[in-house]
Amino acid sequence: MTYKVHNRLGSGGFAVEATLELSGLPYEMVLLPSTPDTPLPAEFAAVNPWRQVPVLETPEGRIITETAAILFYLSDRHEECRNGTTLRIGDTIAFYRWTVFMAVNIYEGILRISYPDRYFANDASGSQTTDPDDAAMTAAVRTAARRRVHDAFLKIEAELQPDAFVTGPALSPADFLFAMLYAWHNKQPDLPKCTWITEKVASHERINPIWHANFGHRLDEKWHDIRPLWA
Ligand SMILES: N[C@@H](CCC(=O)N[C@@H](CS)C(=O)NCC(=O)O)C(=O)O
Repeated sequence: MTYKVHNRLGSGGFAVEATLELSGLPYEMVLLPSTPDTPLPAEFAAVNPWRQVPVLETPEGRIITETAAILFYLSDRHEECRNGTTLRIGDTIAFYRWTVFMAVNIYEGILRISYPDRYFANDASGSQTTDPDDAAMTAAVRTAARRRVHDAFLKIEAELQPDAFVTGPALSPADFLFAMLYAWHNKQPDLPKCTWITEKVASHERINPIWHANFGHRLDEKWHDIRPLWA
């Protein structure tokens, strides 16, 4: 009864790994030889034809892709992920609503920043463009995506309670997706509730080593004096 999480360090598997870690369910990590912001190895298409991580392999050998689907599956299947001693989903509507909102608006926006040419070039493979005329398109896609991602965080910020997590007073799987995406967006002065959640996740004693292995610099260095790039 062991789950397998396919990931690469610094990528989206953090949310799945943190959920499994705090739920106490047995799991192992399959780390790919790849670095963030680069396409995954071609062979990985055999696991996920869309060539993205995270991928969860169930103990029965089923493959689940899409972070939101993985978190929904785990919380449906295991009480430890929704009503355990360390993970508790408070408001179920907030859990489903914000997890999907983050997946379609924020995660996808961050992909536009990492792989901008996918959103204007005709090359469906996602390979990086070398045409200098594309520099302006790259900059435009990135600026629009950063604005859109920031706006999405502002909408969540407006609905969060002070000193509370995404679904209520306790940590839930949604907070791991949230903290990871917010770390990629970088700490912003007008998002104090988002910062509060992310700092709680990053400094949690059992999550902190996983956080540091994946995004250590996001708390220690890059997070100081970050100014919005579009300001
Ligand atoms: N919609 C997917 C997005 C996953 C995703 O973008 N993963 C990134 C790493 S954080 C990735 O695999 N990038 C490689 C690529 O897109 O080529 C999800 O929610 O899980």
